[in-house]
Amino acid sequence: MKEQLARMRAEALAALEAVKDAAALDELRVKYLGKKGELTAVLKQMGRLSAEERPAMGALANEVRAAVETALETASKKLEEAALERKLKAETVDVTIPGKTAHMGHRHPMYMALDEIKEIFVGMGFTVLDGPEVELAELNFDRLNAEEGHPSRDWSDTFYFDADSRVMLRSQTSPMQVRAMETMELPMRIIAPGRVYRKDEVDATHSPMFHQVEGMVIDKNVTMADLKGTLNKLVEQLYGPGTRTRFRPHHFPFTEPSCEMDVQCHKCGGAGCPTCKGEGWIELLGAGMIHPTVLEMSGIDPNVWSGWAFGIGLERTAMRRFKIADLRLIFENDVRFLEQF
Ligand code: 2NL
Repeated sequence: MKEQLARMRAEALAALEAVKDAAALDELRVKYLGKKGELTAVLKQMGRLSAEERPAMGALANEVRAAVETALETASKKLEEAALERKLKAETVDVTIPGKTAHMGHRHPMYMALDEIKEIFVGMGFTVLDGPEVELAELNFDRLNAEEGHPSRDWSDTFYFDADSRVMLRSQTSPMQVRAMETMELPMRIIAPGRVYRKDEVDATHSPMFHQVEGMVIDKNVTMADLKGTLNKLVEQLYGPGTRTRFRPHHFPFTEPSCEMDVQCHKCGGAGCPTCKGEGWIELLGAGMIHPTVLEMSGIDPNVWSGWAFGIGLERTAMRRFKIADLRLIFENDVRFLEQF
C-alpha cells in the first residue's frame, strides 16, 4: 500500500508537470482526487490494515493528497499564465504597418463664405448670435414694422404652422436682432447668421431655404456714414483694397432711409460683362438706418440711440466668390461638385 501511494504520487506529479490544457488538467484532478479516483481507492483498503499500521498510512495518504493538490494548483497557474501570454501576443499592434488613408472632407463653399464674413465682423468687435428657425410672426414681422397686410406676410410667401399665422419659419434672421435689442445692453454690435425660409420655387437663383447674415450697430450718434464706412471695409476685405461700391436708395419697412449696396464688377472693372450682365456693378446687400419705430417697439429711445442694419444673402455671395452658376449645386451636395473647392 505504501508503494502504491508512492507510485501514484510520482505518476500524478509527472502527469501534472506535462499537462497541456485545462481539460486535461480537470481529467487528472478527477483521476487522482475524485470520488472514484485512485486515492479514494487506496483509502478504501485502509480497513485491511492493523490498528498500529493505520495512523502512519493515513498520514502518508494525506501527504500524497496535499502534494497532488499543490501540483494541481501550480499546473493550473502555469496554464493561465501561458494563456495570458498567448492573448497578449495575439493582440499586439504593429505600428509599422502603413495606415489607411483617411479621406478628409472640407467646409462647404457656402460656409467658407459665411466664415469669411463672420471673421471680418468679429475683427470689428461684433458678437455672433444664434437663434431659432421656428419663430413668432410677432418678432419676424410686427416688431420689424411689417404690419398686417404687408406683402411679405402673405401665405404665398411665408411658411406658417397655424391657421392664425402666428408661428412660422423665419423669413429673415432679424427676429434674433429684435431679441438682442430687448435683452442686450447698449451700445451693441451684433451679427445674426442662419437659415431663412421663403415660399420660392426652386430655380437657378431661388430656393425656399437659404442663408443670410444680418447685422446691426446701435450706439449714440450712429449715422449713415458709419453704415457706409463699415460696409466698405467689409467689401475691401472680401474683394481687395480699393474695390469700389455704390449705394442706391431702396425701401425696407424696418429701415429709414434704406439702401442697396453694389460692388464694382471684379471681372470687368465696371465696363460691363456677362458676370455683371452688362451693368458694371453687382448687387451685394441691403441696409439702412434702423427705423425709429423699430427701436421704440423694442424699448430703445430713438431720441438717445440710433443704429444701422444690413442683410446679405450667403448663397449668392458664395456663387460670386466661387463662380458657381446654379444655386441648386450648393444644396445638392454632390461630392464631385464639392471637391472642387
Ligand atoms: C435684404 C436686406 C436688411 C435689415 C435687413 C434689420 C434688422 C433689424 C432692424 C432693422 Cl432688427 N433692420 N435688418 C436691415 C436692412 C436690410 O436685409 O436684402 N434682405 C434680404
